[in-house]
Amino acid sequence: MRRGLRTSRRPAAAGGLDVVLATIASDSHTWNLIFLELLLREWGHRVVNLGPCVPDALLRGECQARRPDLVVISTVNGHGADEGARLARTLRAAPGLGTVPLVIGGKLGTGQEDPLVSARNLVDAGFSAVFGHDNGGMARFRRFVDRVGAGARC
Ligand code: B12
Repeated sequence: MRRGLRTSRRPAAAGGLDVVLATIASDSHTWNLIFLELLLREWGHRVVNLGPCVPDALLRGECQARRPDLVVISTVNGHGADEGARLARTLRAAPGLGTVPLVIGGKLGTGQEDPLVSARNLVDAGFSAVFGHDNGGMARFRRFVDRVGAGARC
């Protein structure tokens, strides 16, 4: 699920995007982050991986200091649907982070929730796009990242 992609301030530098990669505060899983870091680097982007269990305030501060082109949240512990919404509201309320492309993906719930409702809530909270644990997720993510890289407004 995706809402209007608001790429903001500058087209991506020729050498790729500056990406901040993080997870939600409760999530201690690490290999999802390593996987995404390597994947984004392979696609030609620069990645700052903040590691597991990232407090909301730490991520907000890092994003305000670094002004990334893209913020990627990866979470698999099942709390992403709720905690992710809180995180998005925190980031969107922060000066300078109102329009940065912000996505979340992984295993976002525990399987009890309706994934479409969860995705809608996450978009309403401020995510630019949500990538659930489905077969096409990575391909959609690639297209999204490419669009940000192209400075698209869609
Ligand atoms: C290893 C592991 C752990 C280790 C983590 C060690 C570490 N340092 O990383 C330990 C033992 C600590 C652990 C703990 C827990 N875990 Co665990 N863990 C796993 C396990 C077995 C493998 C995860 C892994 O490393 N995968 C490899 C990476 C590369 O794959 P991935 O995480 O799936 O990520 C892929 C996709 O999700 C996707 N993706 C991820 N993020 C994003 C983001 C975007 C933008 C996109 C496009 C795609 C994407 O791309 C990745 C590559 O394909 C999984 C089960 C499984 N087989 O997946 C359970 C699993 C993730 N854990 C689970 C749970 C419940 C827990 C605990 C709550 C258990 C407990 N009761 O304590 C705790 C939570 C701890 C916490 N605070 O977060 C559940 C989550 C259930 C859910 N979401 O519904 C799982 C799925 C097991 C299960 N089937 O129940 N866990």
